[in-house]
Order: sequence, then structure tokens, then C-alpha cells
Amino acid sequence: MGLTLAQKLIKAHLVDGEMKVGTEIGLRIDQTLTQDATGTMAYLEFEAMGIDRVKTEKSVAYIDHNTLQTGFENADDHRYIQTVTKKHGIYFSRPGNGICHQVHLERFGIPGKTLIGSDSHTPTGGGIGMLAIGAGGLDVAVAMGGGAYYIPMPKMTRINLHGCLKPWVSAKDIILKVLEIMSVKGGVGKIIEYGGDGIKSLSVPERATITNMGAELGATTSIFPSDEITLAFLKAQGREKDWTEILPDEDAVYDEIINIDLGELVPMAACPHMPDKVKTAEEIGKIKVDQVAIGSCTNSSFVDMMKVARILKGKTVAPNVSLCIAPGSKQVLNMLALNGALSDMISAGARILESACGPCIGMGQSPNSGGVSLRTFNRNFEGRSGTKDAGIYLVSPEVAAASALTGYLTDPRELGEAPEAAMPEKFIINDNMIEPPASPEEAESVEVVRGPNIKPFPKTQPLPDEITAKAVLKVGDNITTDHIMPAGAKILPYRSNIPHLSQYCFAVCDESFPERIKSEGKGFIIGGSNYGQGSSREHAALVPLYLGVKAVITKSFARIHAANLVNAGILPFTFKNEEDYDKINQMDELSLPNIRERIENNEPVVLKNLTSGEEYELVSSHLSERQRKMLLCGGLLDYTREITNKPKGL
Ligand code: MIC
Ligand code: SF4
Repeated sequence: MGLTLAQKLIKAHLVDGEMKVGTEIGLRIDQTLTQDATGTMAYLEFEAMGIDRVKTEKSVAYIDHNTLQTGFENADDHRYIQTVTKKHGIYFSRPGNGICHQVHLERFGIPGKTLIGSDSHTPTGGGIGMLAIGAGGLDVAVAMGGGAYYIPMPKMTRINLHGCLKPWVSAKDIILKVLEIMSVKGGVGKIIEYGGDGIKSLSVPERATITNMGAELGATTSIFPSDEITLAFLKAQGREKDWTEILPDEDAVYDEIINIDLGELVPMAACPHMPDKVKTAEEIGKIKVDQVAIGSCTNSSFVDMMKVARILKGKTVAPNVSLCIAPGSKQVLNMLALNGALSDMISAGARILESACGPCIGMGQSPNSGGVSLRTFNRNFEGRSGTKDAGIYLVSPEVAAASALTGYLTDPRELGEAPEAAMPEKFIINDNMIEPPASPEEAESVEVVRGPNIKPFPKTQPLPDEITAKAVLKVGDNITTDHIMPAGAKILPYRSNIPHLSQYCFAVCDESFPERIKSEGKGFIIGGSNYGQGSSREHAALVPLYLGVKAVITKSFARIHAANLVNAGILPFTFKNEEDYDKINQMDELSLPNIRERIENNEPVVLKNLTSGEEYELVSSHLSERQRKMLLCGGLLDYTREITNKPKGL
């Protein structure tokens, strides 16, 4: 039986387990990436492991999220990351150099390699044929130290793209269509492989737009083959020697096959507040727009920006619209500056932002209250923009630029002839903002600079024999990590200060939660399905750990968050019978009797409701033996210390 593309890469990197769907496999990791909002914690964790130099082929730290410096905190964290990476063998991409996923694709990604990143959009690398997976910071720290990365062996989904896109329809519309078909939880436990004759008309940056938003499907990752299109991109980046052809076997077997006719797609948008609430631009109609934001790791490539510049050229942004544009990397921005496209954007009235995540993570440019904002980004969760009642629509660069001119949501086909913008044969290559690490000899004298905002890692404890606590919070379906641990300009500077962050835990759902759990001292969280989707931020586990959350019991989990909970020593269980979710009320007193013994012996887990006298069966079979051992120790750090006999360092 032939292998799929992803199965081939898994097989070539398998160091533990069997390729049996659902069972845990350990992968050798060739490359890692971090960004600054998750990086500080990841490097503190790496330091705590006591390893001198990274063992990966290439590890890169990017500064792209916390670029608004309204106080010393972000700048201090940048200094810490710059010095700690220099010391331990990691490349450092300076602030201003661009968004991690865009720059990684341009300068470091290699077809056929494995990459994990402490950011959920790491699958962007799948656009170049990498097996690129988003992970928690602690997992990235372990991989930098040479440890395997563990995931449940995913199912294989094949999406065949047929034909060609019509004018004004773009890669963003393809992934919005996939989201419409599969939903935000349709990709959980799956790798999505793209194929079919239609992929030949998609350049690497377009493919990367699609694999990037595979994160919104909940997929483990998404991947395109490495073919002549990949070679053309690598050549244009001066890296053709990094190319190898990687295709699936002709007789590969997939668990699911979806066919999409590209010629039938039209411009679309994901409506507030979920990326799968997809409608066509025509269906939504001409709603008035207050803001348009173009950029993010999804749609900030050179070709995206050129399309936008061509649409804006010689026109003026509508008076009711604030248009901001953040080109994805220094390479992109530089090329736009040199070919005059930047000038076209500025002349039209665009507000040019630095090459960084910016408004995508709520770092500035929050819309007006009740405002409508069209964004070429990938997430439109409630409150993520910084304005709780704003309506965020996710759109292609074409829809965004057209709407910025008209002032209302516009199907760009109304504008007449579509702009031509092709991938260049040669990108401008200037890696002067990427600092290589110190040599092993020089590394000893590198001093790691730590600012006062860096606070210790929350305390963990071995799993006790029994846990009794209240259901301090009950939430519904599709809770995102943005709900659990919001981001934005006010909070992001404190990513290395868990006590400070804890005041904002679940602020979007229930502002009184932190106080309530603090006064209880401990608690359980009850959640619906797809709990913890979205961002990979391990803070959504570390902050609950700090506040005393002992277990999270849901209808189902998103993959990265479930792993982060285990890494933090918090028990993640699901209900055997989903109806039991309805039987628990917030503040019921719950108990997990003999929990240590049950986890140790892999026995069924029972949850007692001491308030109602009921009992519910819970599922723990998704926990691997390794994860059960981790939970017994109190989390991944304790487990790693135990198996390597490392002293407690943090
Ligand atoms: C996001 O898009 O939500 C982020 C910010 O990039 C996160 C990482 C983080 O929270 O730091 C992600 O996607 O993992
Ligand atoms: Fe940055 Fe937004 Fe991409 Fe996250 S999704 S990495 S915040 S641009």
C-alpha cells in the first residue's frame, strides 16, 4: 500500500510508536521556530532543562508579536530572547524583519523537513512541503533539546483542487471554502494534504495561505507536495539547493477525500465571530465598513501586497474607512518600496504598519465600538481585535482592497478587470536582520539579560490521590485560547509574568472568574466541544495552573491545548456521555476519587457530583502512557527532570 505525502515524512522522522491512527507517535524534529509572545516562556523552559546548545538542524526565534512597546516589558523580553538564543545556538530574527511564518517560508523552510513552532500557524510551512506543526512552548523547548515531539497519529484527508480560479478569486477563498465544508473542528486529528491538477496554478505563498488557515480547521497540519512550483519559489529565494521533490505515492490511501472545483469559487468572507461562518460576499451584501486591515501571516506575501497596490493605485480610500497595511516581512516591504507599490498604497491613504502581527493579535488598530472591520487575517474570535462588540470579517486581499475604496463590503468582481501580479523570478535577499548564534566557544561569554518582568514558572505538584473542588466555571462550545487567556496590547507584554496575566483569565466570558477561583483556591472547568481551539499559547494552561485549575472536563478538545494542559499537569478529560455536561451546574462540588491510582493503572475515571449525588464516566483513553506519567509527576518539566535526573531549576 502506498503512502501519502505526510505519511512519508512521518515515517522518515518516526522515533517512537507505530503509525496507527490515534496512537501516540514521537517525531524527530529538524527545525523549530518561536515568536516573542510564546518565546520568552519557551526559552525559560529550555534553560530550565540545562542543555547548552540546541540539537536541531535549525532553530529560529522571531520577534513579531509584541512589537508595540508601551513600556519596558516587551523590549526587555526581546533582549532576553536575543541573548538567550545567541548563547544556545538559535538564530534570531530581529524586530522589523517580519512575521515568523512569512520569514521562515522565505529564508529557512526546507521541503521534507519537520518543523515545530510555538505558534499555531506553523503549518504555513506546509506550503513548501514541510511537515510543520504548531505546539506548546514546552514541546518546542524539548525539541530544541533533541527530544521527540509527540502527537496522536493523524488520519489523512486529501483535498483535490480541480481547474483554475476565476479572476478576483484567490487562495483565501479556497481555504474559506474548506472551512465552510469542514468547520472549525472538522480537521481535528487529521493532516490535510492538497493535490489535484489545480495545485499547479498556485504559487508557494498562495499554498501557504491555505496551509496557514488549516489551523482554523483544527487540523494537525496541512501540506502541499514539493514540486516544480516549490522549486521556482526556492530559486527565487536563492535557495534551490534546498529543494527535493516530494510527492505522495500514486496508490496512497486516504481516510477522506474532498473535491473542490476552483472555477466555481467566488469571493467570500468569514463572518463574526468564527472562521467557519463563511458566506459569499454577495450573500453578505453591501454592509458599511469602518476599517480594513491587510497583512498577517495568512495574506502578507509580495504577490498579495502587489494585488492590493494595483487595486489602490491612483484612488483614495473611502472617507469612512481606516485602511492599514502590514507587509509580512522586510523582504516584502523592501520590494514594495523599490518598485513603487508602497508609494501607490501611501498615496491612496493607507496607514502603513511595520512588518509584524500588529492588529491580528490586537496590538493596536482596534476598531471603533460596534465597528465592522474586514481583515485578511485568519481569526475573527470575539474580542480578539481589542473591541468586544466589533464585527470582524475575514476576507481575501482583493475583497479588502476593493472594500477599502468603496467603503462597503464589495465583491471585487464589480471593479472590472482583475489586477495582474505574479511571483517575481528573484526576491531581494538581504538577511542582515537575522543574527546567527555565537559559536560554541564564544557562547560561554554571552550574558543572558533578564528584565524584571520575568517571573518564575508556576508551581506544579505531583498528582494527589484524590481531587475535590468546585466547578468554578462552566462554558459552552468552541471556547478558544483567546477566551481562556486573551491577548492584545494591554496584556501581551506580560507573557513572561503569569501572576499578572492571571487577572485576565477568561475575561471575555466571565470577568469574575479569577477572583472566584482564587477565593476557592482550586477548581474544575467544565467545557463544551472543541475546547481550546485557536492559538497554541501555553499560557492558556499555565495561567489556569497558577490559579489552581486541577482538571478540565469537556465534550472534546482541540489538539494543541489538550497537550498543553497535560504539559502543565492539568487533567484533560472528556465526558463519556455528552449529556452529562448538562447535568453539572457551575459551582457544583465535584470529586475525582482515587485519581492517582486510576491514571497510574489506566483505569476508567469517574467524576462524582457531590452536590447532586450523581456520577459521570469520563474518558481518559486519549492519554498515552507517556502523558499519564507526565500527569503523575505534575507536568512535562517535572517529567523531563525525572527521566533525565535534572535538578529542579526554575
Ligand atoms: C495567534 O495567532 O493567536 C498567536 C498570537 O499567533 C498565537 C500564539 C500566541 O498566543 O502567542 C498562536 O497562533 O499560536
Ligand atoms: Fe501573528 Fe496573527 Fe499570524 Fe498569529 S495569526 S502569527 S498573531 S499574524
